[in-house]
Amino acid sequence: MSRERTFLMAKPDAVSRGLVGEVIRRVERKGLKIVAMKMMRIDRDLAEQHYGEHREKPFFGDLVSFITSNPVVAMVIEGKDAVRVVRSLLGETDPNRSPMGTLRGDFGLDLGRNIVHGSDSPESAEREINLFFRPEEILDYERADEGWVYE
Ligand code: DAT
Ligand code: MG
Repeated sequence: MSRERTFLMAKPDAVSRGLVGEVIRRVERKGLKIVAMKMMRIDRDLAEQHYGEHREKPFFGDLVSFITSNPVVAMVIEGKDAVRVVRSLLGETDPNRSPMGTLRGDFGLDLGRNIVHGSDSPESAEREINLFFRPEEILDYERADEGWVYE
């Protein structure tokens, strides 16, 4: 089975609106495992690296301002097909086009306030995990329910 890792972040709006627990709850109850987590303020340099692919977009400045505006909670999530599964927990980029039942669909209205970030591919996941975490910050442990989550 492919146990994959992905990067997930509760953005400043999630932290400021008290939605961190909701984000974590959905990850945990799916059976995915949190293997690293920290609350932090993203500085401008890290924001520009993290969102490097959007550097030329008109919304880049606002995106960097937003993501550095208040603390975030950064996480590494592990599990079967974690990249795709976490993206499906988030929903579509635009909360207003995101189905109810997803984090963005349930809690957002505006494209620039979409609650959560999740890596879009295994390659992005590796890059983003390495940007935010040192290897020793990623923990290896078993959840007690793994024999019931995985066959
Ligand atoms: P996602 O976060 O779903 O991977 P993305 O990588 O295309 O989406 O964009 C990164 C973030 O930038 C996104 O979460 C919200 C913001 N964003 C994307 N497109 C935008 C637009 N057209 N106007 C304003 N903000 C936008
Ligand atoms: Mg993206």
